[in-house]
Amino acid sequence: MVGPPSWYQLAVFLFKGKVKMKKILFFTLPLLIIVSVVILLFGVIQVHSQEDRLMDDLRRKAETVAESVELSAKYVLINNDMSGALRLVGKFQNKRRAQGAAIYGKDGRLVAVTERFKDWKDEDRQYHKDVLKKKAAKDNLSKFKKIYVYSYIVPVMDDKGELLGMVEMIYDTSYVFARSMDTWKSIIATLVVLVISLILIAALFLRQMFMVPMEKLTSWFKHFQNGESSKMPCIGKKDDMGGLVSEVEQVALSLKVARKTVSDAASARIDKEEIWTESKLKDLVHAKLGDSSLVVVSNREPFMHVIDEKTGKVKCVRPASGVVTAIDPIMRACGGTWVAQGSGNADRQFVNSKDKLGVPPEDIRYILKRVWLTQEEEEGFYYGFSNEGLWPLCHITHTRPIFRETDWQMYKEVNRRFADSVVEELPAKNAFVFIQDYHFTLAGRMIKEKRPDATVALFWHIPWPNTEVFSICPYQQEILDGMLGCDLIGFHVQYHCNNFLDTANRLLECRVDNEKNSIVRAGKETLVRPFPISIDSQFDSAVSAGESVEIEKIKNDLNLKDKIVAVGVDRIDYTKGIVERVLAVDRFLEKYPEYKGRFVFVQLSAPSRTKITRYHDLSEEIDQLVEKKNSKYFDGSWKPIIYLKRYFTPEEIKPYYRIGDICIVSSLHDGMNLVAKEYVAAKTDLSGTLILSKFTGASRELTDAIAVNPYSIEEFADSIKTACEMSAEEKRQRMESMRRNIQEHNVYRWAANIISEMTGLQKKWTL
Ligand code: ADQ
Repeated sequence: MVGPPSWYQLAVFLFKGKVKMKKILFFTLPLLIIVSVVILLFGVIQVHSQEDRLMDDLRRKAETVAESVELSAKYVLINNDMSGALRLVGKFQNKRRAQGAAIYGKDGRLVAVTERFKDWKDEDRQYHKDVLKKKAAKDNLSKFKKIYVYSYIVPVMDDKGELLGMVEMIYDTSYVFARSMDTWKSIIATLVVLVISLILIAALFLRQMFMVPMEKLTSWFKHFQNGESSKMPCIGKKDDMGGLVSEVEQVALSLKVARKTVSDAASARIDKEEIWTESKLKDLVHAKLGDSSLVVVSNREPFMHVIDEKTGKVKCVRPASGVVTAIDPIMRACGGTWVAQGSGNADRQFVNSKDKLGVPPEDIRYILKRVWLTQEEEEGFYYGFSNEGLWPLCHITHTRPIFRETDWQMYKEVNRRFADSVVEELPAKNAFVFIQDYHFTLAGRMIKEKRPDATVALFWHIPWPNTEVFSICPYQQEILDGMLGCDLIGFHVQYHCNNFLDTANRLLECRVDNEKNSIVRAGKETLVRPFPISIDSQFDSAVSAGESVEIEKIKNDLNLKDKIVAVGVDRIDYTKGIVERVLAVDRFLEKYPEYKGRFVFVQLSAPSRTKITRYHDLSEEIDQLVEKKNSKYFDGSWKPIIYLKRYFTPEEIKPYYRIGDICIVSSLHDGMNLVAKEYVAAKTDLSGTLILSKFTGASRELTDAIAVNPYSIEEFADSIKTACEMSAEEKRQRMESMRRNIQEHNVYRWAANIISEMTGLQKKWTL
């Protein structure tokens, strides 16, 4: 039970802003208005009647005194005794309240007046004339100097009833008004006390009736969700919220039982199915994570809300990003929370008070939590340190990395922001965090500092260079140390793992265990494992009727019928070798002119990181190069390169993969490259040839592709010819083998391997 709070508690409660003044006023304002009006009305009446009473007293007193003075005044006036007159009025000089008397002759002329009213002149006063005329007493209220005076005036007659003069009693009435002021003061004081008391009572009422139960309930739910039963406040059945809590407990119990059943059934199913599917991954998650869920962190968000420049309407788009392509199906299968930067210009319109929303919007499967970065933070963290520093550092493409101290400071700050945001989402027990990529090298350690019990994995989506290359990074120690805060670090291929193990060994104080592929630093072990990433099955489906129509449309619009079509699909990035690709197409047509008019290369290119000069320049360079080569070969109807520079949805990309007799992936360096895998998945008819750069991670798996060195334009041109002339049977065999590989090593298997590795580690922590 919550007892009544002490005054101190109440004050703290009020002044620390727990109860907003506004809320209290909202509840009490009508009451306060009514009470104030009643008290003020009451005050007016009270003061009025008090004034009446005092004036009445004064009148009576003046009447009595005037009558008693009248006789003495009669003799003074009859005898014209001036000194007697002065003696008579002098008697009032020392009275407590300012009062006095004045004697007038029958012509109204002032004969004598009390000293304290010495400036009282025998002016032409109407009430004097009235008394002289009517020979009857009268009173009057008039202003004398700065005070109001009350006077009572009686005619003085001789024994025959002849008028001798007048006697006037004069009283200062200031004390009447002083009394009224005192009364008003006490009424206002009463009102203030009443208002404060009412506000305090309302605050107390609000707290006891609503806030305390709500706080208790919120805390109950929080601990309940985290599974911390010992910390859950006791809410009795008879309590206000008891009914609700009891219902929630029932639902949770049923859910637990259902989960356990699902988990057992899931474990049984995992062993039966050979190919990893979304449902098999779901089963694994149920079996391995149980009540817990995955918290994923990446810079790029899976869904952006942006305002369409043409229509002005908000649309939800999936960014062109390999990380998003890979992680979104995992999250759809596993549920959980994905923490990412909110970068769409309409993103803020779609989040709740905790910056979260359910996604995908049309079929909610997991939670997206958006973290907001200022322009300055985005420039330093994302464009600066991540993409002008680490990206070129890790890709051997001869683009010089730029390291600015200000960018580094921002990078650290943003890592801290994301780490804190992740920690907020972690359950009390069985917390699993899966960090994506080079943007968050420091977040792993930061999370572990706050939650050492959490199992934290980092997946590095890009290559890891050799030690000599990495050692040019001025912040190498901090970066390696931050990464080794994680329990598990994954790369696409063993070669990148080896580079990383070697880098840590040579640049950091640590022990590398080559047997276990792990690094021990300050007593903490980090496993380093290859997990070749892949794709889901969305590109691997039979051509639908709608798609056939779309394919025909594209062929007609781009004049591709009866042509050998090669496709390229990329973000505009210098690592993707788009320039080399165009040069190779040019060389191919130079060397093998019989393909002029018969061969078309279609390149879909999504603008990327355009704020960075290198990317902006590259985009212009490609535009100009394509134009130059097209004008070189243009014969009035045919041009060799169709360059489509915009974002395409996966559904829009798919028909181009289907149309492509050849897909060209010519990255100068690439962690994996998902386009190569998407193309293979889309070739359900087993036609098509993949030309794949030797410098992609994918080339280690897709060994049936035509491997190419994109720097060797001559070799590259020849490989296009080889692809054009490859027999249908050879294409079929190669494609079949590559498709089998991708079906077996799909993204669900990739995720299953990482999750299994993480849960294996987590068991160790809890032993
Ligand atoms: P990325 O460098 O983004 O990924 P990639 O693996 O090729 O490269 O994935 C690109 C994704 O964007 C693909 O799903 C593709 O369909 C899509 N895309 C390409 N062009 C597009 C366009 N014009 N419009 C819309 N979408 C487009 C990083 C690493 C890779 C690694 C992935 C995953 O650089 O090496 O394979 O992460 O780990």
